[in-house]
Amino acid sequence: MIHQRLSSFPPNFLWGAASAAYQVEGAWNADGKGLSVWDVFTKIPGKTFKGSNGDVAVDHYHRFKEDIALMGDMGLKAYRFSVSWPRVYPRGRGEINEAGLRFYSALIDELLSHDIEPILTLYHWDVPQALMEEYGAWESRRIIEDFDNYCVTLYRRFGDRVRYWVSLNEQNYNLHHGFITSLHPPGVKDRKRFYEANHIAFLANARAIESFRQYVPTGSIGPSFAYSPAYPLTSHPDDVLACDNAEAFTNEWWLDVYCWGKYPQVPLRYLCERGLGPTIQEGDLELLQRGRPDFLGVNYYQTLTYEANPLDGVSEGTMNTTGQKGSGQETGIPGLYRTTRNPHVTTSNWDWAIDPVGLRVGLRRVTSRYRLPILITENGLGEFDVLDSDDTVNDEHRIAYLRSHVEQCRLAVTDGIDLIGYCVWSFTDVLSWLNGYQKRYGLVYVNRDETDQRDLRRARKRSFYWYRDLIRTNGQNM
Ligand code: BGP
Repeated sequence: MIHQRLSSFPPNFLWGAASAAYQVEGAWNADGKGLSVWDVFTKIPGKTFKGSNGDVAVDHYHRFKEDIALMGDMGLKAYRFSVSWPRVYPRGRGEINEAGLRFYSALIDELLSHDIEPILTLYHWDVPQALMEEYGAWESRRIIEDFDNYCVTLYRRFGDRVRYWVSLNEQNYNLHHGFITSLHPPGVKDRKRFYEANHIAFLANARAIESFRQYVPTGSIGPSFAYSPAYPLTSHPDDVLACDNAEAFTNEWWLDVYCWGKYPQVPLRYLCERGLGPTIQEGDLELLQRGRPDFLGVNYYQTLTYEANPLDGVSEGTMNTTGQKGSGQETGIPGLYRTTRNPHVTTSNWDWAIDPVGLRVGLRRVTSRYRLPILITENGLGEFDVLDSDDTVNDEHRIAYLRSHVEQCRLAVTDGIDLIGYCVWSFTDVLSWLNGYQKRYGLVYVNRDETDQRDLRRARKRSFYWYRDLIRTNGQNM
């Protein structure tokens, strides 16, 4: 669709940037915080790049005022951050850690004093270790109650100051790695357990949204979904079918449940016939219906391209966590699909496809199917960055990436997509879960690496100034 004239971004568009507690805060055991599963998992040898962990991360816990001053200088309209559940409930439930709540309260006030809209993520993967030990975290229905209790605590304390809330961040990506590839905690490879835990996470998400209606009736809430729209490699009908399989199993499986409260028919039947389907108890589907969101959070990094995969075809491949281009391998499910390289797009050093048009394709697909407002909760480029002698980073590659994606957002707005905001991943450099500190995403450089914390100094990258200008002109100056 080629437009003669482009629409402008809406006047109150949320130009934002994002982070997650474990990736920025550090202070892993400060002021009464309990352990999260990531505090434990990253200490197991071989799990992360060079054994990196978030013990100190970029020390946002102690430097949040400095970071928010930088956001203010940039003119940022919104900051998406997550609350660490074990900082608030060190054992997952029971006694509240008031010091943890005080930290987030001060963070929110600091944002508001700079006219920055807080977007609060309730859960960005750091489930309390105590609940993992007690009942296996997402593998037990007991978590529904405990998660709801934790969420209600935050609604009561912050519901008067925070309007935008994200429920679960990337349930699809996190549980996939937790139970299929074993790259995330609990480090399991078991498809049945994956679908069971995922169903319980859906129920917890729905319950948290249901409670939200009661405690924050004027606020908006939605999950953030790791969305990689599927492409077929060729127009060969077998590849098109493989692509349909991928859409159904990797996207609609989550999006249909969030937005419609029901599982897509074809994958449900396939999984149930193989004994892999989730256990759906009486009342579950009604709860899912009651837990529908106000908006859909979309984390977009790349599209994935698929081709047919025979029954004896590819299943597991290694992920590139080193930045050695080309070291990532294809993956798939025999009989359904396999991923393959798209010859029409370039890739980052971590083998992620760079496909701005894919963002527009995805925004249009989810709008046609679900008709919800969309908040882009993450988009960005993870790359090597070099700090120059004048304390800047010439990250033209990142500017090019962000510009091309914002351009597609504008085209999507012109198409009629109800886009309410766009958050760059990430504001400062952060710990990349499996890739250490060398895979950088920030608009602000943080002076540290995997082995040396150095002085954790902040330095504005070129992209910082580019984004500042973009925000100032509400997306006109790209
Ligand atoms: C998303 C996560 C973020 C962030 C980002 C970049 O999946 O929600 O927390 O890490 O991806 O991923 P990575 O750090 O693996 O490159």
